[in-house]
Amino acid sequence: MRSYRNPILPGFHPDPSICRVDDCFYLVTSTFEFFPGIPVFRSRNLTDWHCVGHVITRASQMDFTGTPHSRGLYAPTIRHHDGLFYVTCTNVSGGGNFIVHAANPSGPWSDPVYVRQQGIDPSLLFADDTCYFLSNRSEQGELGIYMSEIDPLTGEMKTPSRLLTRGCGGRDAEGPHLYKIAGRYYLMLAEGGTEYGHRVTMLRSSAPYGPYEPCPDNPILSHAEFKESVIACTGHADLVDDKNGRLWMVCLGVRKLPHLMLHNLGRETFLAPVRWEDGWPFVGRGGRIDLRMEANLPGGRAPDETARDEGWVADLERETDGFFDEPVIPSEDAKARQMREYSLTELFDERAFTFIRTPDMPRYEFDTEENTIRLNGGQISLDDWDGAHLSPTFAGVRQEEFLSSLDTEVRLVSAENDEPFAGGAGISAYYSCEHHLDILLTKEDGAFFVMSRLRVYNIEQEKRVMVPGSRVRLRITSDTENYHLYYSVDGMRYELLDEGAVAALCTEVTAHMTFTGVFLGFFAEESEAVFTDPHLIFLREG
Ligand code: 6LW
Repeated sequence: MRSYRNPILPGFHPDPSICRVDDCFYLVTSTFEFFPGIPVFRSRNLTDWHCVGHVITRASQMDFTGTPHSRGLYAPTIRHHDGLFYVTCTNVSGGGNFIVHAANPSGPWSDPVYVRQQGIDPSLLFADDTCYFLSNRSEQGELGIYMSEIDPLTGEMKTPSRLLTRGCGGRDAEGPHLYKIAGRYYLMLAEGGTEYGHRVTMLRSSAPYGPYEPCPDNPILSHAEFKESVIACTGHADLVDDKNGRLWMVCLGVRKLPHLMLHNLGRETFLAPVRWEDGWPFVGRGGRIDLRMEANLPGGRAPDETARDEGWVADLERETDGFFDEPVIPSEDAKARQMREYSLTELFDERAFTFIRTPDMPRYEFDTEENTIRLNGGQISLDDWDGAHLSPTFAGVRQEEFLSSLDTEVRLVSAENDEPFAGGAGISAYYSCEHHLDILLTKEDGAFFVMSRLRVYNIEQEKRVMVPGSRVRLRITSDTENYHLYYSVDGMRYELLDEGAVAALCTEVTAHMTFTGVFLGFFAEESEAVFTDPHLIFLREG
């Protein structure tokens, strides 16, 4: 038995789907309007994951220009059959359900082929020379878990869609995954909606089209009644077996802010062992999962996965070296914390940078030798003020832990002359165009200012302080209550300019239904800026 930590993919990594090829596991998650779309992670032991590439990497393959926040790509499914990987997903902002394939999970992935069966959460089962396609609506758009037979390379439906079930009583039966296990068909669903009533149910049948009988112990996973747990909203799951014949579930869940039904880190990916008894699965600890679990994990670590683990260090006294200010670390127990630190090179190795919609790549220059990011920001601001849903010049990384710090020097290159100047560049804790907390360097009437800009739906607050020149260090730290916005003129002493509540960047407070999590990132608006020595730290407790 080994002990492992949940979530296995911390930060915004919802709707996980998993498959295995020999002793390697591959996992994908949903990305909505963000780019590149659908990261592909690989692991040998189910707990140390390394991003090997993305499924959507070309504007010609899929363009997210004009995609509103939390639209675009919903839940994907990954499967491997006959030497090819297949990912099926829905672009809810255009095109609907599609399938792409690749021989190598790192890519390149094919252009999409579209499937006429409607709904979301498409899924594939390859069994007995047939490719079954499932989603939560029929070809005509009727609600229910429907299935058809398709050609996965063309998307062509070979049979009309047929209703399998409307679920086991919960609302919004979705996320169907069908498996053939020991000669029977097992249909796993998410029900209850993706919020606090989310749950996983199971049905089985001796034939692919049913009739399906529900598991007597449904839901097989639910935290709806488990209020004491910090983990909530567990659902949307997928199953995989390892080489030893053990079964595992990956699912989404959220880590709530202490004592509140709020989450800012997004829906994250969790892992639970599955026990098989009397032809039914039993998940985790009585249908519940924990932050730390014991299990007979498969495999060791792939060489490229060890690097990631070495990033974690126990000796915090030494490593934090005063980096966090006092309020950032609420707990006294340093031993219970682990730190993950990223340099620019490591962010690159992890393929961590994410853009808002399809980016205009010539605006970005990442130099890992010089340790700099150069952004040439155009007219599009983080605010998306005209609702055109274009791509601001922003490169972000998912916030993985409540305790975080992003620090960098910023130099406003294009303001270093006497020309009129209206822009700014800085760093942001970004949830959406309507919810972000920024600190930036700007110039007005010939003088440089550091400005904090808190945008929470239709409420805005700005503070500014004059600084001597075009170069300043900026820092955003977070805990479970606030994001703290700092600047430093000499690179030694940091001044707090403003604070914004973490609640302001939570999924539950947005005015429209949203599904994502916070990114920490660099941005430039109507200016050219160079960020030097960027540094990102996450501190995990427990
Ligand atoms: C996804 C649906 C859901 O398509 O949320 O958690 C939707 N479940 O299955 C967006 O992630």
